[in-house]
Amino acid sequence: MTLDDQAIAILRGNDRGGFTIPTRGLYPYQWNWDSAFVALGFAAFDRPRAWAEVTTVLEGQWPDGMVPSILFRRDDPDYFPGPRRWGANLGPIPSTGVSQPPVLSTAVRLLAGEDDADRLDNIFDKLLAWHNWYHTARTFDGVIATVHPWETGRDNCPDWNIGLDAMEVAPDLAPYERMDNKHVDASFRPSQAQYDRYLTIIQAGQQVGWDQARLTTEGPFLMADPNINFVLLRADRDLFTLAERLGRDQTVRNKIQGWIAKGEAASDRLWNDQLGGYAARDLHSGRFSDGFTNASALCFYAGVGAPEQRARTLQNIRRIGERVQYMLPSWDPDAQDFEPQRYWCGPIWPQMNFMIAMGLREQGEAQLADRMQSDLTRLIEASGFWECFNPVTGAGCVGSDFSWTAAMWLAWLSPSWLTRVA
Ligand code: 9WN
Repeated sequence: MTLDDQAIAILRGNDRGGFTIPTRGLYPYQWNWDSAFVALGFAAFDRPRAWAEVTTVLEGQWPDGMVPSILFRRDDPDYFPGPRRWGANLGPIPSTGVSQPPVLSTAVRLLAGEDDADRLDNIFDKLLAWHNWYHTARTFDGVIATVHPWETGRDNCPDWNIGLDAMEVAPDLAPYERMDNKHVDASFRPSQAQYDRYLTIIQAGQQVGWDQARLTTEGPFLMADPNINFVLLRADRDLFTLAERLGRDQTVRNKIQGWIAKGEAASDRLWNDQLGGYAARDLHSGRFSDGFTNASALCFYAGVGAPEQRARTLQNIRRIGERVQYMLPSWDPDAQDFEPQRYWCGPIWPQMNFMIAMGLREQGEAQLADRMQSDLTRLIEASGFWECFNPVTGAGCVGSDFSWTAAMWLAWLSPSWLTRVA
């Protein structure tokens, strides 16, 4: 079977009827940003199915505009924490009570062709409401905040240690049994101490009745993530393009332009001058994380950075490129806590490489963009469609037959695919 055929078979195999699971066993539900990337993969060979993925993820939108990170369409005892532990039933479908990086509007802009006006029209207001939610309920002091590491999509990145170390584990935390380590080796996954804190935040969400503005201001964890801030800023720009394409009125356009200006201004708050890069920051203490991550490199994708900030960011990317075989690790190999096979403490993530390369290419850094692309191509050719990869050895990590990896192959990497979107 060719890699194209394998990638299609993975997406078809993980299709649960209009929505796709990331991988069998470990992740048995629909995840938010996974679906955005998956839609781009389906678009290479089945456009109606691509649009179905976009529609189904938005079906879970809460009345306040939030689009949750996971939709629990049916309870599956194989995953923890599931719908009962979250107890977040404010939306039409049982879900988590946090969101994920809003890549969807960007994916929709990449997807939408001349004859998709009706499809666009059907979802535009939902996308607008979701962005609005980030700009209101999740805004703290002008920056997009995050209340849970799972919201960032970069679960156990050492970036979050500042916020997690500062919080107490709830003394009355109900006992629980992890399921993730039954599916994959524990050495790939977050630690027990981290899980205790992840669950403590869920308990705090329940205590405020999942009132999202209260969770932001009163919750035990409050950091700002370059991934969410940059993905949202990019998504705001793409949403603006969609608003123009649909001829939406001036009020809507002004609103989105206001968000873009706010996002541009906020980016400087995430600039860690000592590191020479954008970094996560604790919003209570103001303390910066001190490692360069693959999210730091998204400033190009977001279209931010003065010439000096961009130059120093590129220096960091090049420094890391000399330290590892494959670009770009999720945590800095020169920083403490680098673990090349533990999830977001080092491995390369296919969907991150895609966004980083898109930004670098748009901003005139074609050579580095080529490296992001060819490194991931080599990894998939050598190891297969894994969730993420060890940047030192190239070995596949965590889940196999992974949907977003298959999607990135079809949408971006495959040399034979003529209809790919990016
Ligand atoms: C929690 C599904 C998701 C990704 C995240 C990744 C991982 C979940 C987990 O899997 O997170 O949301 O249980 O570890 O970190 O980015 O969306 O692929």
